Amino acid sequence: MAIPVIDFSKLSSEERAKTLAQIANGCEEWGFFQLVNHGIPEELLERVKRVCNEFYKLEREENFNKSASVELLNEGDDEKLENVDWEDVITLLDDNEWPSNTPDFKETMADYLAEVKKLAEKVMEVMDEKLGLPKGYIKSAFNSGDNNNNNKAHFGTKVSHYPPCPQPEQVNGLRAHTDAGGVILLFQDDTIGGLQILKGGEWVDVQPLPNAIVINTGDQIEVLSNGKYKSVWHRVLAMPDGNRRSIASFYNPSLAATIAPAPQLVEQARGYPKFVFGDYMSVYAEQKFRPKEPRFEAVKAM
Ligand SMILES: O=C(O)CCC(=O)C(=O)O
Ligand SMILES: [Fe+2]
Repeated sequence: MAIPVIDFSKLSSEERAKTLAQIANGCEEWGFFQLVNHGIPEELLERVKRVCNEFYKLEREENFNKSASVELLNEGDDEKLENVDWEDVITLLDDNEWPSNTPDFKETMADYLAEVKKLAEKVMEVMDEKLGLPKGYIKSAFNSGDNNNNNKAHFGTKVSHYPPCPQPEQVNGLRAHTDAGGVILLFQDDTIGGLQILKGGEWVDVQPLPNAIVINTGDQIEVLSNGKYKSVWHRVLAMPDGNRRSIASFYNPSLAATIAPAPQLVEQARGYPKFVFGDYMSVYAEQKFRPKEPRFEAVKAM
């Protein structure tokens, strides 16, 4: 079993309908798919890989080697570590300070984020179309909020490294979860695997494919689509060899946005709640590694 690989450039060819159908199938049956020929220049992707590798070496490796995960593993207890991840991570947001000691890191990542955000919006338009929603529906649902200018989608990027692990069976790279937000675009390592999704009760690898972008949908797309596109459990295994790089960009609603099933899709009520996304994130912060259904119940009660 392999995650679907879809040629995004075919959207503007005579194979448009077939490509739309492949994406809809990826959303309905898998919750994850990979895009090739997605339009982000290869030259930029090569630069992203280079600056992220350098960034880890220059600004992160030393810290990781002193982290709680490394210390706990070194303590040598044979119990599996259930409360930590074997992951080094920083998050790039519009309004936080970005690392500045690695040459070209900031500029390159700014260029990449601009491209990947455009790709996210194109993918959301495909979802609009295949869900039977007006063009721009998901984008405007995510870019909405109160009257205090809190109405911009929350777009961020997580730069992660999963260093080689001497006892990979003792710890997860990243514990299993579904993503809280909207649409996630992942630029994963060319060769080192470890990302898996849960499908039909089995863990399936998200096979590394150089310069592809992996797309997956979070809990908010599940709610908005009234369950047609489900957020899917995934995890990252710790690996004995190689330092896996992954760059995950998330296009999420603004914290003030109200999220609910689209009225066009509720011919059958499925019990999804209506809530403010910021409230959902407060619940998620406490319950990320648990099933989503109690999160839906918790925001319903708020
Ligand atoms: O690093 C990866 O491949 C996946 C990361 C992930 O699932 C997440 O950050 O939510
Ligand atoms: Fe995730």
